[in-house]
Amino acid sequence: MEDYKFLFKVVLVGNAGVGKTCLVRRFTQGLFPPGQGATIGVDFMIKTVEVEGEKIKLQIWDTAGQERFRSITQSYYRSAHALILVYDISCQPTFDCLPDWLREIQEYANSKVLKILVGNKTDRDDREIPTQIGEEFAKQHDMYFLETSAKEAENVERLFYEIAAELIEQARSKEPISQHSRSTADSIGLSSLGSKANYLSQSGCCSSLSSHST
Ligand SMILES: Nc1nc2c(ncn2[C@@H]2O[C@H](COP(=O)(O)OP(=O)(O)OP(=O)(O)O)[C@@H](O)[C@H]2O)c(=O)[nH]1
Ligand SMILES: [Mg+2]
Repeated sequence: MEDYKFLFKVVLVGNAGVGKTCLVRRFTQGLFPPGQGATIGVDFMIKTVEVEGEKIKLQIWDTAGQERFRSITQSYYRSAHALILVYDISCQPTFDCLPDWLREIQEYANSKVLKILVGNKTDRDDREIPTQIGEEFAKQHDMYFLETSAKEAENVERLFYEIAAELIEQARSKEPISQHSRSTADSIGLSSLGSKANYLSQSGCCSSLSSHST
């Protein structure tokens, strides 16, 4: 038996080119991949982390943002303990598509899934979405919020470690006191990433961007 106490599934979604794969590779491999190509379907990575003295296995599912893979990626929502919805702070269309992603999440994910909104690429100097706008959107839509740079490793560890910590807390609150075996959480509610509101919006369809920028 592998030596870990909790196993959590974390799924990344968001438009093509926002940096989902780079975030995952930064976290799991400690690098920023040069010339990262578009993800085809879904990629899968595992990283075991230690939080509060417990070994936690994170199964990280990195989905393709391109519209043509949408039906494949939808099938990964259901079993997620946490969903990271990523946009690019230097690309307004990736922010404008967030309501469409929320609609997908509402339709396919567990209603209690931990949702984190991530504005990536903070290293860029051509920001189009102010931090406060991202924060407000997250608040309005029952999500936690963080800005990251996969390129400069800003807030990437923090993102995954805080998700792990919150999932542990949720799992423990459900665990009978006498139970010490490995377990999983099926609902969550992060304390340190942001605050929550109670609304999921609906809007028209928005196709994902096909080009990648750096
Ligand atoms: N400046 C900057 N560029 C980034 C950052 N993260 C990713 N990129 C660049 O953005 C482009 C897309 O990154 P990916 O990680 O492939 O994006 P993705 O969201 O996985 O895209 P799909 O797999 O098509 O859904 C690449 O050219 C990366 O080098 C970042 O934090 N800063
Ligand atoms: Mg990718």
